Amino acid sequence: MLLFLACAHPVDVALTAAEVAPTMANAQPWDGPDNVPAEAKGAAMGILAQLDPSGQLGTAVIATAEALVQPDVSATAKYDPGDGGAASTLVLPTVSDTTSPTWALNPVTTFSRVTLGPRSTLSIVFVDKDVQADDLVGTVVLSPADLSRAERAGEPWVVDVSAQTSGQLKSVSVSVVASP
Ligand SMILES: [Ca+2]
Ligand SMILES: [Ca+2]
Repeated sequence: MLLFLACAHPVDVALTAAEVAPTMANAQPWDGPDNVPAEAKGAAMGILAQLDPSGQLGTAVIATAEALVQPDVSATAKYDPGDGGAASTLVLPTVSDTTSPTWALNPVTTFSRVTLGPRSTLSIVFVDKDVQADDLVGTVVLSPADLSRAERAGEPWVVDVSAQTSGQLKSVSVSVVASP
């Protein structure tokens, strides 16, 4: 393990997914007003049922309202090789209305041919994009050990980051592969 870490080599690093908590740490929803109370939901369903006795309209309206309170997750990632070389930064596209954003592996989302060594780190700031002020989801730092573990896994590696984010962000998945 130590020998492996000490041997710096070029890798491609990408953030592939994150798992956001269903609510903010203060138990408020990420977006919009408080969740609709059950009685209000029932009353709304009653009105919608008169318009559409099949119930499909009511179900669709409630599903839309529940989806909109989910966060719109964007991430800014910084890879620091830790060897005195320049750090590089990527801004990942926003994934709307989900607590389980995923990002496809492609040149836009990948740090290509960066050096993985004993002091390399990947720092990521996650935000819920809002019309006015964004909500901070969390700031996480993946250690050299996390990155090496991800490379050895040979597939996106899930790192538990709840302790770094007051539980607002449960985990991130990172792909690390030796550069071709
Ligand atoms: Ca928000
Ligand atoms: Ca939203």
